[in-house]
Amino acid sequence: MRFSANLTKSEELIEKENRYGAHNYHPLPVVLERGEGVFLWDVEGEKYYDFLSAYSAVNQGHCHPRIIQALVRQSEKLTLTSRAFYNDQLGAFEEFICKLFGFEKALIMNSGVEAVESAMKLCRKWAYQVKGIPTNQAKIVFARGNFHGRTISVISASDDESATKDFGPFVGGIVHVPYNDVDAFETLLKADQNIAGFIVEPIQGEAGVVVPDSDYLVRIKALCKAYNVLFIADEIQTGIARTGSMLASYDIHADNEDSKPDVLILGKAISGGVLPVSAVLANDEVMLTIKPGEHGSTYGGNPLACAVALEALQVVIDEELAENAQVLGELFRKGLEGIAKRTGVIELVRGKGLLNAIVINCTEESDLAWDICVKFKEKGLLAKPTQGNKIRLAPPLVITAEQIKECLLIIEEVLLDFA
Ligand code: IF1
Repeated sequence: MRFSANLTKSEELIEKENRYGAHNYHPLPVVLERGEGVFLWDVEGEKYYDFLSAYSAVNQGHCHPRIIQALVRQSEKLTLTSRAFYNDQLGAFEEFICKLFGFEKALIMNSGVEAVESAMKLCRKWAYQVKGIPTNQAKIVFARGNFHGRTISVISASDDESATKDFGPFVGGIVHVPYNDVDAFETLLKADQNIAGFIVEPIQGEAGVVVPDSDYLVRIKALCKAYNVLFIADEIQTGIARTGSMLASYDIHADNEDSKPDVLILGKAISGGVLPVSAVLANDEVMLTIKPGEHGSTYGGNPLACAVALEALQVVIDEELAENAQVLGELFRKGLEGIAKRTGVIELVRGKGLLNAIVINCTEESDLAWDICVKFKEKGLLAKPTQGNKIRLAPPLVITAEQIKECLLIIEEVLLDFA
């Protein structure tokens, strides 16, 4: 037993969180106090490469000077008015985000899960008012293994025990299909005329970075069109250059709309990790089904969030972060494949752009992936296990080739110890 006077600063702060905070997380034992670009520093002054990027919310790197400047400038002027009045930032941001992604309307919310909820509500409104589904009969399809957030309605679509157990009763009107299975989706559409939409991640993040077949979304979109069903893409994690293009579902610069969703859900990195901003994008036929007073949020569309998010998106464009993620993603996976061969500890490398994961050669019940992450931490690299035996590797997109190579050396050095 150590006396509290002998605790390190980190241990003391960890104890405080344990003592006063809800126990809804099991963090890696590192206490961070500063970030800059791809780096984080703990309270003892140790420096780390960030390979989580706050679950892809800090694609632009920590405390990006331009984004922080937008935050400071706007915060000195006006932060919140509510939507009872107009503000001078919202319209400009809505125009920017609509034009960037090619939609007629934007609904600005805060957290990711709120945007998913909003998309579910929009989908239902559209189902009754446009598609003509009988009252309260609308169904929304979700993929097995999905992760869309933590509210009651969104976990109602989850098939993960740890997200749902003892949180029932759940919201109805939800149907499941296996991920990356077009035939199963078509069978469902044929059998049920009350299906209103399909909400799907272009790459499943929480499931351990599961990349579907390259024609999956194109075929899903075609089926949705044929059966008059909304194709709704949750790009909260895959969007904003993470997977090597601005979006994972479609090319924002191309005319071709073969895989463009009817409803696009964005979150996380649209604010560069500075404050919670999310958005639902759709065309008028869908978005205008919700009328004044039928949906909203006190903080949604606040001027501070709008100023920050506009700058954060502009940084992604100006710094060509999608291109960087694409090129360095290839380099990174190639390096990981080599490490897999040389150590035998990695069963599989998967991902796209800089959203990657390694599957460790052990069962999902094993502590090996956790132990590896603790060692990564000791060598100056922060990553977190997911689904037991997978480690997500997703640095900020401002990382350089030199830094990727240095990180590959750290990863190899640690994994050799486990070989
Ligand atoms: C946590 C994962 C990532 C998301 C998609 C909606 C949301 C998320 C596709 C909700 C959030 C997070 C939240 C984070 C862990 C995490 C995660 F491991 F669970 F899968 F990113 F990889 N749609 N993802 O990925 O957004 O309401 O959180 O803003 O700690 O729960 P939110």
